[in-house]
Amino acid sequence: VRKPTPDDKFSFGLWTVGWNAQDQFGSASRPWLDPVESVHQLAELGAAHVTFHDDDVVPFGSDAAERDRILARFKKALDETGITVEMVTTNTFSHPIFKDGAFTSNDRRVRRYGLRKVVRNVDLAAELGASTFVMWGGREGAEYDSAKDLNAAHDRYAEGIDTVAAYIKSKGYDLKIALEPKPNEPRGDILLPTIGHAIALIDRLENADIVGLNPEVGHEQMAGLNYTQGIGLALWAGKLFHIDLNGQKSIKYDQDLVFGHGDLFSAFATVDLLENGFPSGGPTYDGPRHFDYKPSRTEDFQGVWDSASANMATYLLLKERAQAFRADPEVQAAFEESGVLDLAQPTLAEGETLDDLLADTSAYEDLDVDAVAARGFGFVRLNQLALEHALGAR
Ligand code: GLT
Ligand code: MN
Ligand code: MN
Ligand code: MN
Repeated sequence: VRKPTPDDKFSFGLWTVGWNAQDQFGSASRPWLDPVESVHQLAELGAAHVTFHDDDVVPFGSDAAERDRILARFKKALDETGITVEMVTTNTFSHPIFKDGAFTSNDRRVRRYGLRKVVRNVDLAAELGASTFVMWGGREGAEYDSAKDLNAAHDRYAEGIDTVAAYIKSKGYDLKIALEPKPNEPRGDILLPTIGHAIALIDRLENADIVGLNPEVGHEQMAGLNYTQGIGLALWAGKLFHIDLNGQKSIKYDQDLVFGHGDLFSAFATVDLLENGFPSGGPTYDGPRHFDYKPSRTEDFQGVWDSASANMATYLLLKERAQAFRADPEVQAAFEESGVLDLAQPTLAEGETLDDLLADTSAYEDLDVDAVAARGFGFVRLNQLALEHALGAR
């Protein structure tokens, strides 16, 4: 695999490579990494950007002078490496104050504190030139149905997001908010569990124009859903603002594996969509290829950097395979035969009304339904062509 370059737009959360590998059952197997070291290492490996939570760079509770000192040192690392910050997010889930959520905590003092913490970080995001502000509401939810007034919770969630969005607009920042859905973990059930749920809430916001999504591969797959289909909906709705790529093996705890180390064939479909777009055109994603994974607890620092490289190598391999897939004349013929390209044709002809359709006897009364039903779509053959391209056999 060729070495990645900044043109590949690869991006990593500082909480990914930096993670100390502590889990529910065991203590840390590595120390937290200095963000400055991560920036240098990632630049070395060919990444273009980093992303971070406020607390990843400036420890929770640091005073103003300490914050300035840490940020100056961090900016120096950015300058030295050419790495840029494309996305910033806020940690509203680690400190116990957020144990019942931030924007939707039952305790109003927490909601007001959470809003302040987020807004403070919006200023930092703008200062560093980030274009996306992610909101992962991992603690917004409950373990018990009786614990939350769900009507009020959605009101407060919308209020919080709209307040931040209005602030961004009032400041004239060139920044968009991207909500990150997740079905569960750390809460028993998290609000806005899937892409579809999040879109439903976004549609009701006053500032919906600058609010979209940051869907994560594993989070949709934890709910048994198809990630590619989910980002397809987000693209169609004009809401795919950012992506979190990683790997997950079926419905279980959030694994945050290297991209492609979970459902590899699904990852192929995802890269095919991101790189080649929909078969008949439509909205495309040209933002950063952002990895949100965790180097496994078994790994030492060599393993951390090997896993960072593995994300990029896997993506580049799948990109190459997906391009070959689309360029193959046999595949194009199979697309035709399967009707994949016919789906772009509107069901009613231009200018045709429903009354015209009702009057069209060839569409209903005279249609030989058994003959139409007899058609084979050839999807299995098409899928096998995809698989053979994915495996590099063509
Ligand atoms: C946390 C979570 C991720 C989110 C991050 C953004 S934080 O690591 O597991 O999926 O993307 O807040
Ligand atoms: Mn995850
Ligand atoms: Mn994520
Ligand atoms: Mn994560």
